[in-house]
Amino acid sequence: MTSSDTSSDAPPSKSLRFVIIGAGMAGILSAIRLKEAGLDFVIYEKADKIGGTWRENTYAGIACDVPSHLYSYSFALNPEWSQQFAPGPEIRQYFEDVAERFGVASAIRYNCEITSCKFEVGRWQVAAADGSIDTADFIIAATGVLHHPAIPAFEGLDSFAGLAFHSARWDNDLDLSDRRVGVVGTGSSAIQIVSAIADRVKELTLFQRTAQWVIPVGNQTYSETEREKFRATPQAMLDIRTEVARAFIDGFANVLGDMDSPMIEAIQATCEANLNDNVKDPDLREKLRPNYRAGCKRLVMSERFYDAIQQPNAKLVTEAIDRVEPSGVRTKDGVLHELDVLVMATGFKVDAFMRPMEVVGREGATLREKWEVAPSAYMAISIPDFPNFFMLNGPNGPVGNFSLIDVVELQFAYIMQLVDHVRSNSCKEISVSRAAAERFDEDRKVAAQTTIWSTGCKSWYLDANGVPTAWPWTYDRFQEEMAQPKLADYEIR
Ligand code: N01
Repeated sequence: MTSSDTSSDAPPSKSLRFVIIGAGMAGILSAIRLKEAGLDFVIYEKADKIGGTWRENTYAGIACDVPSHLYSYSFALNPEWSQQFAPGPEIRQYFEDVAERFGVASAIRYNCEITSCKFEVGRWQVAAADGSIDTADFIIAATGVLHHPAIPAFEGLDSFAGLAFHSARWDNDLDLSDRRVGVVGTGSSAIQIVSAIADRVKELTLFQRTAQWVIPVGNQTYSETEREKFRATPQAMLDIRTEVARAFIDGFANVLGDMDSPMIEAIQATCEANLNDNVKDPDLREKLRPNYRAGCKRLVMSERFYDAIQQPNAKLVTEAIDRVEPSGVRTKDGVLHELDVLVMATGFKVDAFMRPMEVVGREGATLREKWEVAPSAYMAISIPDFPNFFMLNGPNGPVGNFSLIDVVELQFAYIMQLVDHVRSNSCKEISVSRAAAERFDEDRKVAAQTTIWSTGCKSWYLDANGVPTAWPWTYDRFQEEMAQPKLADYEIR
């Protein structure tokens, strides 16, 4: 078959069953699209609620750093967003509402963690932790990216007499007023937490290992009048979405691959001005000044953080953590920072993806072997020898580049074109060829060398060898690639 050979318009003739793993943003989208296509599917969800990231992360101050009218399904724009960057609970509610409205909520099997997928005699055998077994023609792994908390092995952590937890295990019943709270980390989670709690805790201690560039982005509230306009005129939401998307793509997503781009320099200047103009004490200002370029780590957006860390009850600690003791955290300089609560906003095991699930493809090929060195997937979607198994937001996708909802919509439309070949009986099995997967992996590693992520910082964008893992090209190129699969890159049986 040639690259232009697609059968997406072919009349469907085969009944196929799909297993979707994960009822987060990507799983819900998959279910809606499969329902529209009249295909048989089930969604397995390990937890008792939908929402993925937005179910797991409920910490104080949580919001999405992509504007909400962009971080919405294109077919389910939401006139009710309360703010330009809506808070986490509102986003989770949105996914619940959409799942109900589009009639896919009833297809979710909750509390059912998939432990293995094995390709046997042309179909996938899917096993769950509760011992149940299912069979499917296709697997859609919508298992998310940032969902296995990374908790540092601080000596003495278990001895802490107060409450210690990861940012993704926040207890919303916990009253923080009158508590001495320590936060470890300066990523997006920590910065949102610090900004949200600084004025309601007794003392706040932020343990910073690496300073972060902070870009000041406001968060406009939508008035009832504006929301009424969105309800009456959906085009108004579409206009915002289009405008924000274009600005985001031109001013950010398309320039990440060129570390010398003037746009990156403009972002750097904005972050520097934010720091210089808003942190009064010169010592504190220098402690907060990163020694790497803006955009190298994922940019943190906040208009509140510098105010929060300069409050009289707040303290920035840059001395490394030595150990945790019953009454607090002792740093390497011997100082004990007494605490009642210790929040570890220390990020996630970002290379896990669908693991620890066991995946066994054709002729015994295992995910464990394939990802022994580092996870990779052609176009972030397909893995050689795993026929009819597709990932959403798999490795090497534009995870830090743009709205992940837009990414997933494009990916799913691409996957459906592959599915159509099986559906129309032109083949039974489809997966990327080994040669194409290797070529893709080599090309993206070469392209990664000129990205801003390669400019000398440590971040979760890098693999164990220090190579940026995310999509290194422009977002426009991603859209072009997703428009139509290059069938010559696929092994079709
Ligand atoms: O995690 P992170 P996150 N001792 O990995 C520090 C998305 N997100 O949860 O920089 C001391 O960014 C670590 O220090 P260092 C978004 O994609 C989005 O904040 O490695 N410190 C770092 O400061 C984001 O990028 C939103 O030196 C330790 C921090 O912990 C991604 O999730 C909101 C340490 C981890 O930062 C992850 O963000 C929240 C140790 N042993 C998250 N180990 C929005 O949409 C780690 N650290 C707004």
